[in-house]
Amino acid sequence: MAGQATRTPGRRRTIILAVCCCAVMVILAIAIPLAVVSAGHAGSLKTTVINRCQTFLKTHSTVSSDIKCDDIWDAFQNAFVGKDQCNVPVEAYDDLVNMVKQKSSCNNMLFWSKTKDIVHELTHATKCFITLEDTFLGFLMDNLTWCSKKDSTKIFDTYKDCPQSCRPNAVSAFWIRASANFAQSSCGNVTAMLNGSLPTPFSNSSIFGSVEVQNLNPLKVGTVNVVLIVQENDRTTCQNDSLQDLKKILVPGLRYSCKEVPISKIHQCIQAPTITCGKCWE
Ligand code: N1C
Repeated sequence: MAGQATRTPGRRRTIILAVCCCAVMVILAIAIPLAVVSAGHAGSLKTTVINRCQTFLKTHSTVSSDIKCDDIWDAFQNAFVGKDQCNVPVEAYDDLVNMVKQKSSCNNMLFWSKTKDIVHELTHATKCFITLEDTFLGFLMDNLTWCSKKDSTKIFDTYKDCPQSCRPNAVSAFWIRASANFAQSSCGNVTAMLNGSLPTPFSNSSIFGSVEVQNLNPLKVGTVNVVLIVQENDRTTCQNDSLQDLKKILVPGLRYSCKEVPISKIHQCIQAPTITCGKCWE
């Protein structure tokens, strides 16, 4: 009995200690992953951009391999960190754009407006055309969202934190700057895939209409070939008023053509990628 009486407080202490240990372990098990997730969230944009940068440099010889992905990240974040999400000037991305010297190959540059998904299916399947997203800068930022806040050092990377409704925001300013650069570097005949399911396939307030068309250099570019992608019951044709507007606003010296191409034909081109480039819908 006496032995039992002396063992009881010790056992109780052991039990209390074990319960405390378990509680600490449970708290750590919950807190550590949470901390990693929230830290990872802030760092995930950086990781994505740097990984994409390294992948592009490994797989493409069109960009100088002297480029350092850390420098690219710094130039990128300097453009918008600390700025009001709704007031990022397009010129803020000048340093980033000027850091990248990429060779362009003539006659295969492809612009698009409201046709992004089908265009990228096509460019991934055939390699006949180059869109902005197939170049270094477009590849880095495609489908990403980013912004900061006035006088903040933080970076946000969700649609919730980075409203896209106000302009020029961090994302729209980037695409405007990168698109101007892409158009300025174009040479030979260029193609623009527009959406024939819309009543106005060309809009002069789109990035294609307001930035790319204006930045084509008639000393380097010959014809702007519009491919109007149409579905079976679409009424829009190459005679559409908005396309006549496009023809009118082209910089003097540039030629224009337009062809209606059924979407089924584009799908055939995607499925038969060995068809000679350019021959698919001609
Ligand atoms: O406004 P848009 O199309 O006419 O812009 C498309 C035009 C293409 O020819 C591209 O070269 O401008 C370039 N471009 C992109 O490459 C791009 N990738 C992702 C423009 N915008 C791009 N985005 C996002 O899509 C961006 O957020 C921008 O606001 C939209 C524009 O798409 P749109 O209206 O179909």
